[in-house]
Amino acid sequence: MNSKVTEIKALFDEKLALVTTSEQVEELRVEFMGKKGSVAALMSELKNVPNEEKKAFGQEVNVLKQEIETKIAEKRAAILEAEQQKLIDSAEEYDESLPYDIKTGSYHPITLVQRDLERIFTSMGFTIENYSEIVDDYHCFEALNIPKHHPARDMQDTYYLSTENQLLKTHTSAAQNAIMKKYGAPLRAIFPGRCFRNESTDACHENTFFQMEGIMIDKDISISNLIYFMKTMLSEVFQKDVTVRLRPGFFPFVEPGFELDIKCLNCGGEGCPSCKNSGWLELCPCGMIHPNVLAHGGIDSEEYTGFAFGLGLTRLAMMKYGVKDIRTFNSGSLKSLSQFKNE
Ligand code: FA5
Repeated sequence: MNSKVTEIKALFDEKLALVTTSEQVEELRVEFMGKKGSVAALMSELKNVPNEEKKAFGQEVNVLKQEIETKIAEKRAAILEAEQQKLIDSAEEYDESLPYDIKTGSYHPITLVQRDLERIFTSMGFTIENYSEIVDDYHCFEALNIPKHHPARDMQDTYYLSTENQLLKTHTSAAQNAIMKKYGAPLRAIFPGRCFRNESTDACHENTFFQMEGIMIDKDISISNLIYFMKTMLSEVFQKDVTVRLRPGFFPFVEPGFELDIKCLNCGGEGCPSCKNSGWLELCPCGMIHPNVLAHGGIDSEEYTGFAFGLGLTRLAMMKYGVKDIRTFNSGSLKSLSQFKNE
């Protein structure tokens, strides 16, 4: 073996034995394998080696190179393992008995009210249905007796998607048609959901809010059934007497139609921003399902009648929890939202 190769090999082994950190390994690698390192210097001497020895010299340098690379890699791995072990050994011991403070999340107040209502209605034989937030024009309007250019559409301007005919649903009534077609009559169903309207916001209006729709279709369903279910629902939700009023209201998909208002619980009817100073809050429009809507849903209106209601779930949560401004619900403020008790 060439004496210089032997010399460098011995020097490398000697230095390697003294290395104890990753940084030192890197320094050693540069010293021997770097562009200006010992091995590169050795290669540059090839030109001075006699021709007949060149081949053997080149092979010896290559073997040396491989040997150094392997030893550096092994050393690096060994040091890394030792360093990790050191970290593990020095870590503080875990003491199970130490007191700890885990912050748990809480349900959103709208979820709480929704669950409450689902419990009440399922106990009265209603099924709970889920429906898409993206709907088409037919389901949101036409199937509900609101043809194109009908003035009732002005009240529910929404966000139209670039996909033809698709929009964000403005009311949960948009699910009526699909649910009628799915189950036929007789039928009792509620369907809560998020609604969207292009709306200026204030203390009682949001552009994104929740409603809960309910429909009941059977033989001989009348306004008395509607009033009974509305009264039962409100007394169960509030667990106290609340003052409501029923007045005529126009919705093209019911006939007759009503507005069910609740006396504002935030001001006791005196008038405040939550109720736009009127003392009353529009909560749950309702009415007897229009025969055209039943027909669109494939139900024979000669044989069956039914009622529908569209409860303002977000407003109900406002009243139940004494929230003065509806915008609190979408604010994402944990300080405000985490104060409501989970059930
Ligand atoms: C409707 O959306 C009808 N689909 C309700 C209906 C269903 C009538 C079935 C008859 C039969 P309206 O636009 O009034 O109606 O909304 C219903 C309720 O949703 C309101 O009483 C109110 O409580 C709530 N609501 C409406 N707009 C907003 C809003 N911008 N922010 C918060 N709550 C709203």
